[in-house]
Amino acid sequence: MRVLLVHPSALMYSEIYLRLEPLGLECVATSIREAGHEVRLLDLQIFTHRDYWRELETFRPQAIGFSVNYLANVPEVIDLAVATRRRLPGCFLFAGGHSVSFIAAEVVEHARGAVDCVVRGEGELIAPRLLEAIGDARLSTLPGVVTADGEGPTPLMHDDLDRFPPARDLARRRRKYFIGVLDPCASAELSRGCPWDCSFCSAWTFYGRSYRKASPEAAAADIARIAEPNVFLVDDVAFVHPEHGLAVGRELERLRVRKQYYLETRCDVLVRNREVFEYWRRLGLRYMFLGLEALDEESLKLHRKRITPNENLRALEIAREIGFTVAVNIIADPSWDERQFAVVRDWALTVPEIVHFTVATPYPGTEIWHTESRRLTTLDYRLFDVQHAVLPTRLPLVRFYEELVKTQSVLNRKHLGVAALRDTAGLAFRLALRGQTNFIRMLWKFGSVYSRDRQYSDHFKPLKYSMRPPEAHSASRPRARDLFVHLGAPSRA
Ligand code: B12
Ligand code: SF4
Repeated sequence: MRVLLVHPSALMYSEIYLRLEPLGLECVATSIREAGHEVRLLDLQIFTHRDYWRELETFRPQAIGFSVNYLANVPEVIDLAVATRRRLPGCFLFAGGHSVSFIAAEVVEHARGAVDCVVRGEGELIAPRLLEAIGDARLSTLPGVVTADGEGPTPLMHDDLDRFPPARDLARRRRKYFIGVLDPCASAELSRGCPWDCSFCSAWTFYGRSYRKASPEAAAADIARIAEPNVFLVDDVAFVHPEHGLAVGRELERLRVRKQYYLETRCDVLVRNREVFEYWRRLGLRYMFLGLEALDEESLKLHRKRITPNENLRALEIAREIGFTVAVNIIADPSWDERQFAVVRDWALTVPEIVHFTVATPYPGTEIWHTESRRLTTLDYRLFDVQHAVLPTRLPLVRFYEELVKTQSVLNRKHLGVAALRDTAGLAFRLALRGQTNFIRMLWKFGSVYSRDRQYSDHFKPLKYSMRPPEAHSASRPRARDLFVHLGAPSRA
């Protein structure tokens, strides 16, 4: 069967800093290809909708699978499915991915027959079985599969991360993938899941709090196959188990792999496992993203971050000592007034780190979705991108965005525009000579994307698809079965 896998467009407010390959879709592509299907992948972060329609004409897919990791992409995917159904009525249309796993039934409903099914959870084990069951009543009895007729049992989680290495060969125009100065940049995965349980995050609820690792041999071999000089490690929290990080590193040394790396981890993991980060510094780890989230004890407790402000600051010191370039995230609460923005701004200007802001957002799959969502001011999927306020703001909304954009632009002046070019002129020039312009363009994009009026006016766009709020609200902790996508142990491939 001819199968087209599609990743939706980049979210406007994140494409400044990065654009990365759709790794999950590439893993699903491997499992489908192994089952004997002809597979193509189209990434709308790089290609346009016009390219999509052209692809339908030339490839004539019999099935199309959309990846919906981000809530804000839901309307785009539904609209594409509806228009595709009109052009190719016989084509089987399905969706899968992180966010859609928490809202599967409502997406099937919104699409009014245009989406044949939504696949909840990991796609590798179930996608080939799904394609086999097309046109068969068994479809809605498959694990994790949700159709208009019903829902199958709990999704399958596979027990062997080595089994389906990403089909990177299917991602076209790969030189468009980058993160900051790592231009071009591929992605890879050493582990899946997160054992922590922060109240604003859905990484742990998706995998039912499980944590799995690729074997050091397979992980290193996968990175060795990457053509790009730079690699972004997508793990939720890198090097939770230091011995695993060390073993992967040794394998990379044995294979003589030399790359530059970017990863995400927790501050306490960095403090506890300093030796593995030092070792990876020697292997080429240069950049890391640390989810600081808040500067004060009370907010950290509220986020259930299970860390103290001192540990966070200690991690920053360690990162500086080792010589990493660090980006940190702070969650801006809608209840912030001018004073709170100013406190964070003042702090951020005194540290050398790159400081990013996200807006506290209860979205399906997070615990705060169950405890906070009664206060939602909007049900527009497009605003659930952690750059918009979906809860009531203490400041008038337009003032909140003014403060947010002002804070972001003050901080960005440290790292973008002329300042950045001064520090990285040599690198920018070398990249330009090779035709790699993602990084240089990034330095000037901020002003054209972030603006108070633009973010404010996003709230007044006509609403086509409305999110379904949770049925029961509760101030206390929701039960595991109301939160988790994957329940129970991994299954064998
Ligand atoms: C790496 C990552 C990124 C990367 C790259 C993402 C990309 N190009 O796809 C970068 C750094 C760019 C990124 C950015 C953002 N991210 Co992000 N990201 C992740 C992270 C940590 C891992 C994703 C990943 O690659 N996993 C590994 C692969 C193998 O798994 P996967 O993609 O989930 O795919 C599997 C299944 O989902 C499924 N599947 C996926 N697609 C399909 C399609 C079909 C048809 C089928 C059947 C199955 C299927 O099968 C795959 C294999 O098992 C997740 C957290 C998480 N654990 O999922 C957050 C996460 C997805 N990101 C999140 C957020 C908020 C963001 C940002 C909005 C943050 C920001 N500040 O702007 C931006 C927006 C990016 C954009 N779209 O433009 C949230 C999602 C929130 C939401 N509900 O919408 C998550 C869940 C993190 C969190 N803490 O809550 N992100
Ligand atoms: S924020 Fe980080 S540590 Fe907390 S649950 Fe999410 S992935 Fe895990």
